[in-house]
Amino acid sequence: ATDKLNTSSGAIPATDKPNTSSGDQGTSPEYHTVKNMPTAKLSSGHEIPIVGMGTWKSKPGEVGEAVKTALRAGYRHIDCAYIYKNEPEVGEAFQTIWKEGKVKREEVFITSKLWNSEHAAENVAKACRQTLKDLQLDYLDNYLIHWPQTGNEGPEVQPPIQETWQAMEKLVDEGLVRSIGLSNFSVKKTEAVLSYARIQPSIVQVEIHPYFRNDYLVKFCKEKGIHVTAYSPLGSPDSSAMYKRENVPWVLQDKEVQAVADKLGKSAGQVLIRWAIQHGTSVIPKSIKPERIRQNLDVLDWEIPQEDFQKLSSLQFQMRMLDGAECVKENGPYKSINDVWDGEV
Ligand code: NDP
Ligand code: 1BO
Repeated sequence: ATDKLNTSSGAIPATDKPNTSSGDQGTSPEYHTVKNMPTAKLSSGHEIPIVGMGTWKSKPGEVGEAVKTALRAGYRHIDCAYIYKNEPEVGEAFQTIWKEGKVKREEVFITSKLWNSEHAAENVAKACRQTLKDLQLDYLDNYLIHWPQTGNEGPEVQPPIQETWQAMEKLVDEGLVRSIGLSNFSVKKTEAVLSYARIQPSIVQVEIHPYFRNDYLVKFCKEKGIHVTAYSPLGSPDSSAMYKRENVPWVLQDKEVQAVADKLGKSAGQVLIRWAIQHGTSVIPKSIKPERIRQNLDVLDWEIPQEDFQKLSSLQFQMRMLDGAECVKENGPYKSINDVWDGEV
């Protein structure tokens, strides 16, 4: 069966002690191992580690260090995208890690995303090869259509998503990509892809946290054997779109989240990441701070008690922090935010 978390119980060992001391001759970076990182089996047959690290808004000069810190701390899943404009630096960081010899390329699940301007069949392989070049990789573990739009005018997305999906399937045929999927697609838009897919989407990546549970989509994907990855699991507190709104509460500062954190002796961030795991998704918190990068992975050997989990899973306030306003165009296929998400909440 697809999308089964490979965890037999809630008790998952967390990070082990370092397997290298800091400093053979004072220079070797310290590495940690994570025993039994839970993975989910994808419909492609491959496995995705449940906790990964995001790289959106990680600036030049920061993102490479963050990726190296993450891989040395035990992360084996990194989320990238062409539009984050930092893939070359991430690629340099990968090279450093492979050269240090403690982590092999095959051990790391690496995602990237096709940008909106490259949906035409003839551009898809070109875009993917550019990302592979930038990341200095032979293959991607996962390649997603970033958004279901191209910015065109007219009533339909042009080129149609079907053309883009068929080009994505060819990337799998050619061995450039192991799994393919969708990002920011509604149930309705995902269903449309399923109706013509020769290779079904393995993953749908969308916003999910206790202030936007996205349960309708999560349930749909579960029924269809599509794995879900939760992006912005901390509510994307550095998202400019969110800042533009007035009086938007931060899930990181929610009093129920904080109460659970206090009760368990964890941080609010850790509670949100653990909530995502118990909600049945993989999760890709972003940080550039070494302490937080390590803390965000320390979510595997403890659980949110059921009663508290239910409380966090029924918070009344529900709102997308990334509402897809950029997809809305007066003369385009999506004339309102409602069109972008097909009215689904
Ligand atoms: P997150 O919800 O992961 O929040 C990141 C922010 O939280 C940063 O400001 C970070 O600051 C801070 N932070 C990190 N850890 C902690 C902690 N333990 N306690 C308090 N604050 C913390 O936001 P993102 O929107 O970045 O989402 C995560 C990733 O998901 C992205 O980086 C990207 O890879 C992916 N994504 C994909 C999208 C898509 O369209 N497919 C859309 C949005 C995100 P600092 O760095 O200073 O620690
Ligand atoms: C516009 C990029 C959103 C984050 O993936």
